[in-house]
Amino acid sequence: MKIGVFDSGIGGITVLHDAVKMLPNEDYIYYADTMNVPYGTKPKEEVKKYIFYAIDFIVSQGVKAIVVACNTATSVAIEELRNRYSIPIIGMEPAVKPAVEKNKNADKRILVTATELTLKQDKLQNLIAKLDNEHIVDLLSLQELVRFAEKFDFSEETVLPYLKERLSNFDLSNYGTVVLGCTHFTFFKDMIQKLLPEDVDIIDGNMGTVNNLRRILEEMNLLNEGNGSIDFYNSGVRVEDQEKLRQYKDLLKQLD
Ligand code: DGN
Repeated sequence: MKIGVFDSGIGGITVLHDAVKMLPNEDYIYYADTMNVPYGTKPKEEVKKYIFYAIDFIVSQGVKAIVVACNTATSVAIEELRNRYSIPIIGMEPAVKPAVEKNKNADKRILVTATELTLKQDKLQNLIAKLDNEHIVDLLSLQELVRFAEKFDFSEETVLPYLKERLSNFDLSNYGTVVLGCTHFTFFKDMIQKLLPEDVDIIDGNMGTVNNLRRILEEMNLLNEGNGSIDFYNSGVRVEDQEKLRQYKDLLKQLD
């Protein structure tokens, strides 16, 4: 059986890419909710409806596990998804834990970036409350990066001024790590790095998620059941949705 990978749009392509690298002997379905992206600016209940619709579709294709390759979807719906389906549902989480481990004794702060909706959820607030005993974590929405990525605008000309403006309130020399808590942000990692002092590192949750997927499939004796095929689906019926899907496929190849 296949593995389903789901995102509101293009962000999950970075997770799919890492999954295919680590688990090449699997078959994949990638589903992008191109009709409803972005999720990060919408009310929680509305976003939940979109997520259930998408996951119902992926499950109907007969998959053995689903990766919710979207921090926003994970933070609003992961518990309900796990109650609703019997197959493993693997979510994403901003990598606060490794960031705190690295910085807590180094006298450095951590900047956790995510979409507006993720930043508002109890899930993230609780995670930080549990781990951040030294109060070294700050939060920052970089919601516009979702829009830039969906427009395939990865140009420094457009994106750098936005990033500079968002980072201008922070004294970056106080920071040790920037956490990318949204899969769309991974495309802009190099650009963000350019604006940080050299010793500040950037981490995302992709590898942690793919490791979880591998561990779960291994435990269930379901590893290595395919040959690396990827079927792409999306929710929109507009011509531009189909065009987007073609661009997603191209981008996956470019990540190599
Ligand atoms: N890629 C999604 C995430 O990781 O949070 C969110 C993008 C969005 O706002 N749709």
